[in-house]
Amino acid sequence: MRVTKRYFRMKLRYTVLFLSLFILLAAIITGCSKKEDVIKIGVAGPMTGDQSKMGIDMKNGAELAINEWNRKGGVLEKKLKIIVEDDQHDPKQAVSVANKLVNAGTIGIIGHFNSNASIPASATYNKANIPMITPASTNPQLTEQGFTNVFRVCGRDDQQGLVAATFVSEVLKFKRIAVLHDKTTYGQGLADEFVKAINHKADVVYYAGVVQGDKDFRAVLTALKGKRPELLYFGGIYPEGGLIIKQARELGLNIPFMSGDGLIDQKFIEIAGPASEGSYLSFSPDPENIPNAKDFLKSYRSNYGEPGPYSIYAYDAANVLLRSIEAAGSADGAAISKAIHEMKHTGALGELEWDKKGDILHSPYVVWEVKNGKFTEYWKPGETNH
Ligand code: ABU
Repeated sequence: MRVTKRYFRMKLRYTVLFLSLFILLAAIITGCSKKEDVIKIGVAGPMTGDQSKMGIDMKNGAELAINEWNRKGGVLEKKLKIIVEDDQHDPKQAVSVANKLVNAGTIGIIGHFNSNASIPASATYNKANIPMITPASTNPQLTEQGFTNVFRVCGRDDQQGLVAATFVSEVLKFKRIAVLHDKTTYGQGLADEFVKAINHKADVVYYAGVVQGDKDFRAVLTALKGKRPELLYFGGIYPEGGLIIKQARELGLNIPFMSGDGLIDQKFIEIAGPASEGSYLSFSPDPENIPNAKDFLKSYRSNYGEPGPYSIYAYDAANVLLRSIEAAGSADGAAISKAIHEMKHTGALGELEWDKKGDILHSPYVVWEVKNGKFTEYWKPGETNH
């Protein structure tokens, strides 16, 4: 009797153990197959800190496109999952974030925002055979590395610098220029492209770098004022650009101010206040005048509010990536990159096509002006009467 009871207890224990193991194994198998049921897309940029407005704008644009695709069923019959990482516009953090996105199993990246993040991160994505499309990194070096997996949907600073230099020398006809930059890959790179393009048409009477994160630029502005420039050009982003023009005006330096796409955000006007009035900025044409952008603008506004300058670029970049995954018919990085190289994309920005380097074939920079506290298109190459 006792033996029979012990036997049944043992049998029960083994049965419970076996069932538990079976349930655990089933959970693992289901978990694994669920994992494969999604396609992961990475989005990386400055999501916190002083440039987070740009990172979040970019994230929103990419998310809008991804949500639209998910509503239509996803890609390759799988739903899409967005993984957002914060690189804090720091090159080391960008590489760490790139490794995180690779290890998480992403098959394509929208990002980064800053050139000094995109360039080091691109080597990580290249090694992992993952295509990256930056909505905003404009430094030429990014696509001069010979990587076949690296693309941008924006223009380059050699194009942007040339348009700014043409405007200053041929339209404003200034002869004495002061140049400041923030010592970053983008800021100094853009300032140098501007100087290169100005060439002999004007004299650069002052040239200096300032430190990103600094709040007081009065010393450098005082030294610069002594050189009697007719225009101040700045290569950098709005946190420093806004303070520079504000403090320049406080010091009585009332000359025109010009910069690039790193300042064309409402944040610049917020920081500089009335001192931003009359500033000239190079950027691409106003999406309000692009017929293809209509649906994007409506949808973005109803989901996130007013788009930032690079929201539409992130939206197009995400659509290009997802279309290329579909065209490749697989998650293979080389096949996806090949599909982008061969693609003609009609996006919210209009027609997009890429050269061998991963640059877009047409990047129409124009000059904007801050007028009555708003950015308005002011001049485009070829126009003479201003
Ligand atoms: N092009 C605007 C700022 C982003 C970057 O290139 O660093």
